Amino acid sequence: MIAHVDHGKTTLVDALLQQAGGFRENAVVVDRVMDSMDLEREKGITILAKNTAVRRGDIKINIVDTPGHADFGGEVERALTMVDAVVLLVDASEGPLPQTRFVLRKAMELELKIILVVNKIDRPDARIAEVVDETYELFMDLDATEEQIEFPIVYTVAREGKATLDPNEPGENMDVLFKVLIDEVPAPLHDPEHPMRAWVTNLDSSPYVGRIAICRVEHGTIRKGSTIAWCKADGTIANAKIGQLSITEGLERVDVEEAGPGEIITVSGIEEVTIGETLADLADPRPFPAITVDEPTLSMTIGANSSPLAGKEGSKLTARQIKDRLDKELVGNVSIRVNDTARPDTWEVQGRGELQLAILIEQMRREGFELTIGKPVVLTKEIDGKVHEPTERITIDVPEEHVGSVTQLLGERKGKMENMANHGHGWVRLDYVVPARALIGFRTHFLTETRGTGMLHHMFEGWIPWQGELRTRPNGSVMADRKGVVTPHATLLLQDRMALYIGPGAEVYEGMIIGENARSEDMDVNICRTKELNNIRTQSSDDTVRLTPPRIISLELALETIADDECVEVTPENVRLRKVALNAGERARLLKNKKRPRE
Ligand SMILES: Nc1nc2c(ncn2[C@@H]2O[C@H](COP(=O)(O)OP(=O)(O)OP(=O)(O)O)[C@@H](O)[C@H]2O)c(=O)[nH]1
Ligand SMILES: [Mg+2]
Repeated sequence: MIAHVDHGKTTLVDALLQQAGGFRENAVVVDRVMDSMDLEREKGITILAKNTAVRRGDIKINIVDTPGHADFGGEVERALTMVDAVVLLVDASEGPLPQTRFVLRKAMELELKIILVVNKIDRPDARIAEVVDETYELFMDLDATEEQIEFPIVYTVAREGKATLDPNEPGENMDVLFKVLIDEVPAPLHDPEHPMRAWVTNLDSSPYVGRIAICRVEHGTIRKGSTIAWCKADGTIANAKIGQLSITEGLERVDVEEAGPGEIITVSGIEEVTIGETLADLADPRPFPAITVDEPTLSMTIGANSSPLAGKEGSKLTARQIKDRLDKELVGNVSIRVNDTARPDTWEVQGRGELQLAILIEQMRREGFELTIGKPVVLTKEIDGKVHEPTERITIDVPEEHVGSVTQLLGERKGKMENMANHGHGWVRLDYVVPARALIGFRTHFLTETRGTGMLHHMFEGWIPWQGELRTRPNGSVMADRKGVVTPHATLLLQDRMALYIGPGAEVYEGMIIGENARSEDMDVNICRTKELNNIRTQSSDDTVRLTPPRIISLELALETIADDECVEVTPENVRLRKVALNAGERARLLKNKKRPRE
């Protein structure tokens, strides 16, 4: 299942599982059952690719559900190595979007059979025929072969479990989709003469058996308890013994004695196995090539919490613990990288995008970590002796009246318009190519300008020569000038001149950012000031009534908001913005040194 984010992949898998009897009788079934991680359920998106399997008659269909968000593209690339065909979902109203292009291109490169599913045909704003045309255009744009372009089309309402071949005749159930899958998807191709080999494409772990390798068997049969050749990432080959062997049926893993070509299996017993390695025939091992995924485009630093409030809320505070956790992440997450920095308690983590790195940080804080996170920066690359920076293709849908302000916003960010289309319904679609760096923090401005109505999707496009300085943040920061507790009195005095991030009772320290200045420069204020009056009780309860609620800063928003000289303090309970240099005098000195060479 591949698609742009939210086009209905996981919901479609629900429907297939349901109708193929994938759920046990009287099992409690939740919506989007494959989104089983806490964070996936909270955010309503898929983060990790996961596999399931359904049976239709005597045919077993292994299904891999993939994430649609561009930041998790590495998961999709890896999932594509496990399948013979893809179902490309396209929302009947939104049509193909940037991530549709990315996943389709990857599937075409692997020459996988493609089935188009136009989903959500029940939407009142569905424009089915146009969306199909746009999809054909996308195929041609990607230089599809004649064979690839003759894809079958199924129309669905995944949420109601209905599929049809004729968009004017609503379907009853998923039968036609099952039929198309069975008719069109080739049975797993394999060579009966080829010695056994299986490709490790994912990892899992269990408290009982330790590390579990998830593999696809390409040729031959793999057996429980047998000794195989373990072809390692470093090129060496060692003997290894298969512990437990299981396959997937519905949502369960079932232990089996052996598994053959096309099966997606889980194997325990090889504690050090990693993604991309091959399990092969002992007598004639033939390793797969390494799994390669696209390069990271963004990096940020993750280090120990160095704020004056460090150590109060978390249980994992040391550099050692952070390094161990990052190393653990590297094993299972093919699209991130971790590098040392000049500081012994800080690492540079590279990934595909802000959301991907924010999810990692979110997981760490839930595990009890306290961290300091640096500003996300795009990764540059030298091409022909010149520094190049990444660009993103961005697709925007906005009501007509906001087109002016959005084009201005993107103009300031050196965006180039590629296309503008009016789909009717009063909405306009804009396609831009923009330096990736200009998009950090863009979403917030964009939503403000479009009164929260605009939709925005972007993904990596290519490299262009460095575009010079970009001014992307019009507002300065407001910092606390001392350690203390925020008072209602000071809040009242300041709230009209700035948007505050915290309210009375919050702990602050010198150099901690407490709000956004209405003006462009930074400012230090005393947010702990108390009133000199004596009748404090009545006064302060009065005050409380007139207080504007603080602007809540989520982790993602914090990462988008901070300037070069700022960072984010993350603890299990709080996300605080701060200056890298906390002391006001030191900051002034740094600013002076920075200005001097240019003047
Ligand atoms: N109207 C309508 N909504 C649908 C249909 N199918 C799915 N949805 C809704 O679309 C939203 C996204 O569905 P998901 O199944 O999570 O989409 P996804 O493609 O798995 O999303 P990611 O994994 O995050 O990329 C949910 O709110 C679904 O209820 C449909 O056929 N019609
Ligand atoms: Mg999903």
